[in-house]
Amino acid sequence: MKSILILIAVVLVALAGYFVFTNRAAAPISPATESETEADSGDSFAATVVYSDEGFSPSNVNLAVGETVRFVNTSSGKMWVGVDDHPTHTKYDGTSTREHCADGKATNGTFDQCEAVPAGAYWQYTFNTEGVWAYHNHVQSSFGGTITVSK
Ligand SMILES: [Cu+2]
Repeated sequence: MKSILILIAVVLVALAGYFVFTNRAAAPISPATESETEADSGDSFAATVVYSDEGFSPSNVNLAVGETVRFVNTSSGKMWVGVDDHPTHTKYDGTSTREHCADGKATNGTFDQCEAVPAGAYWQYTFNTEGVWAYHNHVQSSFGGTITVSK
């Protein structure tokens, strides 16, 4: 009789443990799915420009208005993409770095990364203005390229 009670107790503990385990195992799935969705929505870009120790490649990119380019830093140094001219970055919308970069972040959507990022990091920019936009790496200003945006 005593052994039957112990057996029932063991079965109940095992069942309780099973439900706790399956609930915990199921929990991580939904956050992972959400972050994948977020990554997908941020991964829509028309062109990739790689910045290495040799400079930007391809150095000339053609886009349509509304398209996004991703700049990827594969160099051994830092990358800060900014519209010409160095160092004021006024050629996109007339505002200078001092005006459009506050706290290291672009404040009015101009073509200026407004911060230097390390190797492995990337920056994306969506061009909503037609034009031929020459840019450079603000922390290595001898390297640059051109983004041509047309309708
Ligand atoms: Cu600059």
